[in-house]
Amino acid sequence: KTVSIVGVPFSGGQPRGGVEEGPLRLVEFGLLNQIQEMGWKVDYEGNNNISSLRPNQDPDVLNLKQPKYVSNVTHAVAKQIEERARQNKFVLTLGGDHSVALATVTGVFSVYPNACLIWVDAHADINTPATTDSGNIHGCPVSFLTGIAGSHPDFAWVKPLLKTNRLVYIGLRDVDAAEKKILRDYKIKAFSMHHVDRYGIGNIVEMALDHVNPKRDLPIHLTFDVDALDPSVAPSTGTPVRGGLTFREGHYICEALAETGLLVAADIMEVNPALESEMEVFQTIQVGCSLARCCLGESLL
Ligand code: DIR
Ligand code: MN
Ligand code: MN
Ligand code: MN
Repeated sequence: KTVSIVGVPFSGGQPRGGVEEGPLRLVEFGLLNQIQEMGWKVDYEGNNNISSLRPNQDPDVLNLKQPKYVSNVTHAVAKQIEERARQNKFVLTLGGDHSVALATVTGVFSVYPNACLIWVDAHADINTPATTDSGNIHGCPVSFLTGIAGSHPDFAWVKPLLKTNRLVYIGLRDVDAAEKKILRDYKIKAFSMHHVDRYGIGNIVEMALDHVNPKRDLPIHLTFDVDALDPSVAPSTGTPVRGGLTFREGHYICEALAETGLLVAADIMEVNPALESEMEVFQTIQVGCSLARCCLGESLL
């Protein structure tokens, strides 16, 4: 078993600097060794040519900020991820802001068209160019991946590979009004923190899988925005929201998905080591590493 670790030091999908340092900090913390000690063969190449993909001119297009930069980077990374997945490697992507999911989902679903996607986040990231208030593309990837966004000149390469019935959210608690309407109109399954409180995380993961993977026979891609965790657990992230997943609830999701034996890819996104104190950065990096290890089966006895 081989895991390919793809670091994407990119912050262009949102305004706060520092999230581009997330991947290197996770690796410096010892993530590669930790995963090797679990018995995995590890491939790792840093992504160092991202800044060369920044265009000289990048005005807003249809409300989106830095559309060409985001498009160039995510398109290039999508090809890299597709290649790794095609070699039958587990793809572990370290972000970077969540616009990078344009790359991970495109890469993974190009190889596994029948896969399902578990999106763990405080936010739904399903704004369209027409509905986004912020213009930050990290709040929009799901609308492009599902085709709900409609056409945008800079993102014509993003194919609607993700069917809305193969997507499920866990952890939502800060969803824009227009996003709520999209979730309702397209009948997209979403478990908010309210549902986690009501049913407990064990039931939530079962219910999520019953929806997107009823026979437990389809490949699974997990994309985990660390702001799904409570800010007391993962403080160093760009858009923290109170009332999130506990340390155990976050890890439980990763463990339970690893236990299915169907997980083919995982993303650990929005770790921003430039935010909050040194202690809080340490805590957030440590959590990012342990979530990644759990996705690779650390908890299995
Ligand atoms: C908000 C916040 N819905 C937006 N989204 C965030 O900018 O579209 N996503 N923070 O991670
Ligand atoms: Mn997100
Ligand atoms: Mn988020
Ligand atoms: Mn975010």
